[in-house]
Amino acid sequence: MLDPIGPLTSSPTIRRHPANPILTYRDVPYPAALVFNAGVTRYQGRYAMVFRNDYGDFAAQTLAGTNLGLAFSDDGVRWEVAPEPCFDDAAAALAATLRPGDFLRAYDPRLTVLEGRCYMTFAIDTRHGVRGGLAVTGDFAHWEILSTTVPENRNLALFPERIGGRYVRLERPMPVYGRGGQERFDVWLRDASDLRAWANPTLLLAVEDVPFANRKLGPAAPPVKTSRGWLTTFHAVDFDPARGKNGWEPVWQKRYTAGLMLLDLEDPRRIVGLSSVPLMAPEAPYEVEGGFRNNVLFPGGMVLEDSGEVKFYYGAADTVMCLATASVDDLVALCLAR
Ligand code: BMA
Repeated sequence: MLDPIGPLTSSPTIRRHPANPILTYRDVPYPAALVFNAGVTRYQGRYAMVFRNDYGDFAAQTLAGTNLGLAFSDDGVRWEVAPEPCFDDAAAALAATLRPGDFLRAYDPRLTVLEGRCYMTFAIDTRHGVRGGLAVTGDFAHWEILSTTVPENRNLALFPERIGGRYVRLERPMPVYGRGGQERFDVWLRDASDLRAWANPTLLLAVEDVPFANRKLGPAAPPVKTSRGWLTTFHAVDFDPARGKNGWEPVWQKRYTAGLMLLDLEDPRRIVGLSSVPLMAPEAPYEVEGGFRNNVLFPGGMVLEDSGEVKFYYGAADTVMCLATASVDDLVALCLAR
């Protein structure tokens, strides 16, 4: 058992938006209970969000299934949810390529605009393991599935441009035999010439490298480009056996914080800066109480504005969607501080 991490606070660089939570099940015009872990990007002149919806009965604390919802915004703060979930047909088409009955659900979407098209990575639960998927759309109604991983892998995050001519993504395999039989999961990177055949796996950030994690890491929002490098978040998980009931479940002993790092622009396999403290740790009421799993922050969307403001979109307590902002210069400085 690794030592507990103890109390953590958010970096002073970050400001939670006063409108938080910015999206909840109450905003969704079809059955919804937990609305969280969304991907967000700017596409065709407005903000687009694909969110995870675990539907069921919020008051009774029961869940019946998962779909992916769609929302748009003009300011990145106030959202309008489309009348229907957006990925049911694509999920059915994907399911038809698997063994009958194998597909369980798609979830935790991340959006990347690359060469004018909108790409979505997502996790896939199947009866034969957890997988990652990559799809592309032009209208959020029709999706082409480009590739899926073998189990166990998820948390794929696609870079918004080719680097050295190749597409690049972060990912998080879940090695068990080779990592002591428990959750000791790291952030990896692979590249591809065609978005389908992913090659050259490289260990990028190991859980041992992060002082505020004692369990596992995972890529979070797709990276944004700054003059000093690719700025990207990751989630860092610590476990403390002293924690008890922290949400709907009888026991929830993990905490998910957000970390931040800077990768070399030409060689993203090289970390040029890593914040030694969390960018964000659960603190606000909607992050620490009343949720499905309290003490969880899961950042899936990051938008760099022309003004230098960075918007972080994150799922809070596996229950609602929230927004926090920071200045890109402060974030780069946080990564490069010694
Ligand atoms: C991970 C994923 C996320 C979730 C997190 C905390 O394993 O399932 O979707 O936000 O756990 O429950």
